[in-house]
Amino acid sequence: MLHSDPNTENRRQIWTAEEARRVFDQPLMDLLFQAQTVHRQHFDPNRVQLSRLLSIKTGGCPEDCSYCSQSARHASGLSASKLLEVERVLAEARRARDAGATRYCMGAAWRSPKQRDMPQIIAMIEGVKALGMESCMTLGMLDADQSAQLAEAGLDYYNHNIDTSEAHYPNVITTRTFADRMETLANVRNSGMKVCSGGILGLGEGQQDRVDMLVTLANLPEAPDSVPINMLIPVEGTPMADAAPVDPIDFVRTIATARIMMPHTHVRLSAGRTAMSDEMQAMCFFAGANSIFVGDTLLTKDNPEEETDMVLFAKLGLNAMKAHEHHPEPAAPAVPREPAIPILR
Ligand code: SAM
Ligand code: DTB
Ligand code: SF4
Repeated sequence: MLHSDPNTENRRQIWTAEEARRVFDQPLMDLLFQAQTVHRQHFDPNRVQLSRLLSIKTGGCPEDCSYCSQSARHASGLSASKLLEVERVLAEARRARDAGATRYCMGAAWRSPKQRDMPQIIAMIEGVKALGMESCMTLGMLDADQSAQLAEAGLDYYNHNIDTSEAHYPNVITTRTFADRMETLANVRNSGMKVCSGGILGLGEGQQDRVDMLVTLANLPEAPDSVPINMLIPVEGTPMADAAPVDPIDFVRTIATARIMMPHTHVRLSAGRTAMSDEMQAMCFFAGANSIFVGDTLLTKDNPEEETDMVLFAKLGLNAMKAHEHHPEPAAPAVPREPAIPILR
C-alpha cells in the first residue's frame, strides 16, 4: 500500500523501494498500460517538450564522474575551453527558438560556479528570457547564496542529476557525495527555481539501483518538474568506455516507472537517442516520456539531427509542446485525439 506524507499539504504519495520495485517488475504490458493511463491523466500524449542544450564552458572539469568526456581526469581527447561570450550564447539561443525549442539549457563543466563568472551567467539568463524562452542551467553544485542569485536573475530551471542510486554513487563518482547532490537540490528548491534532476542508465548499476534512484527523486519534498533519463553514451578514455549496454526494455521500464511515480513531471528521454531505434523511442514515449533534447549536439556528444527527429515525429504523430502547455491543467483527454499535424517548428 502506498501511504502519504502527512507533512505535505496534498498528502503526496511517498514511495518505498519495495512498492516502486513492484511497479517496475510487473509484466511489461501491464506496466506500459498503467504508465500510459497515468500519462493521459496529466498530459496530452501526443505532445513532447523540446529543449535545446549548449555547452557554455567545455572540458577541464575537476570532478571525476566516470562517464564524462569533460573530466580533466580522463583522457577523452576533449580540449577545454573558456566560458563563452554572452552574445555567442544568445545568437545560438535565438536559432534554437526559431527552430521550435521552448527551453534553452546551458551547461558548464564546473564543480561549482565561481563568483567572478556570475555577471556573465546572469547576462545569459536575462538574454534567454528576453528571447521569450524558458531558461535552464547546469553549473555543478550551488550553495544557498548562488541559488538565490540565479533565481533572482530569472533562471527557471536548474539541472543537477543524482545520476544513480545512493548505494551505487561511490562506484561512479568519488570527488563529491550523493549528500552533496541532495544539498544542492535543496538549495535550488528553496530559492524557488524549478528542479530538473534525473540520472543515467548504463553505469553498471542493477535494477534495484534504477528503482532506488527513482524513489529518491519521487520522494523529494516536491517531485522534480523535470526528470532526464539518460542512456550512457560510452566515451573512449573514460572508465565507463566499455560498460555493458543497457537492455532497451529495462530502459523503457525505467521511463514507465518514473511516469507512474511522478505523474506531473516531464520525463525527458535524454542522452543516448542516436543509439536508439525509432521503435525504442516510440516505446519510451508510450511509457510516458514527454520531453527530449533537440539539435545535433548535446554538450559534447551527438544527438539526432533535427531532420531525423522531424521524420520520427511525423511517423509517430507527435507535436512539439508549446510553452504555455508546460503545466497542463486540467487533465488531458483519456482517449486518442484527432490525428495531429506532425511538426517540430
Ligand atoms: N557539471 C555539471 C554537473 O555535473 O552537474 C553539469 C554538466 S553534466 C555533463 C550534466 C549531466 O550530463 C550529468 O549529470 C550526466 O547525467 C549527463 N552526462 C554526462 N556525460 C554523459 C554521458 N556520456 N552519457 C550520458 N549522460 C551523460
Ligand atoms: C542531462 O541529464 N543530460 C544532458 C543535460 N542534462 C545537461 C547532458 C547530456 C550530456 C551527454 C554527453 C555529452 O554531450 O557530453
Ligand atoms: Fe564535470 Fe559535470 Fe562532467 Fe562530472 S558530469 S565531470 S561535474 S562536467
